[in-house]
Amino acid sequence: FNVSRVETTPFGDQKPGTSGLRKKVKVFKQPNYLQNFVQSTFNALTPQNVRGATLVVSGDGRYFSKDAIQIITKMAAGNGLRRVWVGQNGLLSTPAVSAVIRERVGVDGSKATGAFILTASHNPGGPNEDFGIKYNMENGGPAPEGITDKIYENTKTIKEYLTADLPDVDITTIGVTSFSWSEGQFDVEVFDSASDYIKLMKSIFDFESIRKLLSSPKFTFCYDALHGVAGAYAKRIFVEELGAQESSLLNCVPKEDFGGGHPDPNLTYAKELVARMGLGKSNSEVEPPEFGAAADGDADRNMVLGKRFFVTPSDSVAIIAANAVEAIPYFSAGLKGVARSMPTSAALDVVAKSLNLKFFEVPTGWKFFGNLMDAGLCSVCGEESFGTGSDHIREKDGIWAVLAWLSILAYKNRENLGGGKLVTVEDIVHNHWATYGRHYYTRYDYENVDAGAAKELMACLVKLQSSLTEVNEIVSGIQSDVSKVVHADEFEYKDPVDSSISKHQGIRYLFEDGSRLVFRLSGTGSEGATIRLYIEQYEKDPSKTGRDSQDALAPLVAVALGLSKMQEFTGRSAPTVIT
Ligand code: VG1
Ligand code: CO
Repeated sequence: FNVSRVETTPFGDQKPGTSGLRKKVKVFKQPNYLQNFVQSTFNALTPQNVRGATLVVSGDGRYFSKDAIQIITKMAAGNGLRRVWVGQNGLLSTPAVSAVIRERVGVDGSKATGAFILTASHNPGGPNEDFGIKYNMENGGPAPEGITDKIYENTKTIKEYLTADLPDVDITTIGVTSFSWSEGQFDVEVFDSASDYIKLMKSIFDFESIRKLLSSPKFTFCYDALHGVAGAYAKRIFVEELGAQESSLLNCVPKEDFGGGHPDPNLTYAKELVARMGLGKSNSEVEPPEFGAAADGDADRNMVLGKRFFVTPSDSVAIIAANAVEAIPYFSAGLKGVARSMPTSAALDVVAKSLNLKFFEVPTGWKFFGNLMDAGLCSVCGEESFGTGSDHIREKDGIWAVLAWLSILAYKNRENLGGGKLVTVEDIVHNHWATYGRHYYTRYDYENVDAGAAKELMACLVKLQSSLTEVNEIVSGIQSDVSKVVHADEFEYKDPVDSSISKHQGIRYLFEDGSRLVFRLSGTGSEGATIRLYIEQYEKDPSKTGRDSQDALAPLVAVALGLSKMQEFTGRSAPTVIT
């Protein structure tokens, strides 16, 4: 093949957000739009990660992925890469990409140097919806801010990109296609999307004990992939490897438009699962399963449900951390440390303290956990946004989280499966609260708010922080019975490993009794602004941990809405989503 230089002009809107560049498909389809971002990324990497390198390109299979894979493959050849690896049909979950970078060995003995992951995660897909792309590094984790800032700078000045006149490559069939050019050979290797990931999971969990649980008639199970890429793994893992019934899989056929749905595993968007689990309004006579879980489009998120019971993600990571050493072979030697993102509840902090574990609080987004893991400081981490994971890879991992819960259930029930009462998801959570106390928690999202209004709201909150007296006057005016605000700031993080500093990571109000209010602007949306409001309150008294969380948090919610003048700024009387 021949390589050509194509002239181009910059786009002004290619700043990567919390997790890569996410835009409407229409934006990505503009001539040179994707090419500019890909070339700007190649230009931001060290030469050895480009020339002669091995690049993984795949994603959640959303609309425009197949075109993008062909474009990127040609550009990889044009930029002198040695090979491109593609999951069959372009499908690889985000955690599987991370595993493939770290673990996979190519048919010719090669190892990957990085990846383009094609996903907009939990955002809807289709011709009128979202597409996204992000670059992951050699350690399997998202590019750190140093690199994403460089990519953005490059997009502002780009003048040309390199591409090769290759034919489209068949990505539906496993195998290697080779091409030659003046400098040598270029290969495209298509491989099975699931096998490397399954191998890794088998090295972490005791599949035999999970199989006993899943095949016991006492234990019923349900998994909803919301038509995302998790479907490509669910049947292989839960049914073929672990013996679950095929009927326990919901929406497990990956679709380019996620069946028209919003592939976001929460109580609002995972409607079918929520109904099946006996939550929500439906009160069908069918007994709900004991355990239910859902994934987002790229399968890095998870929602865990018990029978008629919701596990908040902040509790989930705390519970996994508290039980990991006993229930999961990978952790049997102990945890190196634990970490959570700033807006995630402090449930994990309490576990860390009681188990005497190293503990870290990082900004939102998985890239901050990677450094800690590479330095051997962190084993288990999580975010309130349905993200949980460990140092087996450098992304959050939706199926891993489900296997972790199944492992805990299998362990707690190791003597009950023959006879005796099943220890349920709800039992595990209630026991956890009895030991560590409960963090009531909720998140309010105001999606697609006018961007100017959202900025003003945030600026107002920052300004207000300079006077705690004023803050407390407002607070007590709204609600006389909540405790006092004792500290307010904008969260700033200094990475303990490389000392890099990340500023403006959300506004915090910390109360005397440990309650917290956090305000942030989302960095993953593709339209307008999304304001996130996180509300948390700690209850140590075991007689008071059984309340409905919206009831328990109502006074703090009122304070938060008043402090921020939410309705005044946004015109919204209610959030778009409550989790
Ligand atoms: C959101 C979540 C954040 C998560 C990020 C990527 O970011 O809040 O916790 O890491 O999505 O997850 P933001 O900036 O919109 O709040 V995913 O599954 O979209 O890769
Ligand atoms: Co995701």
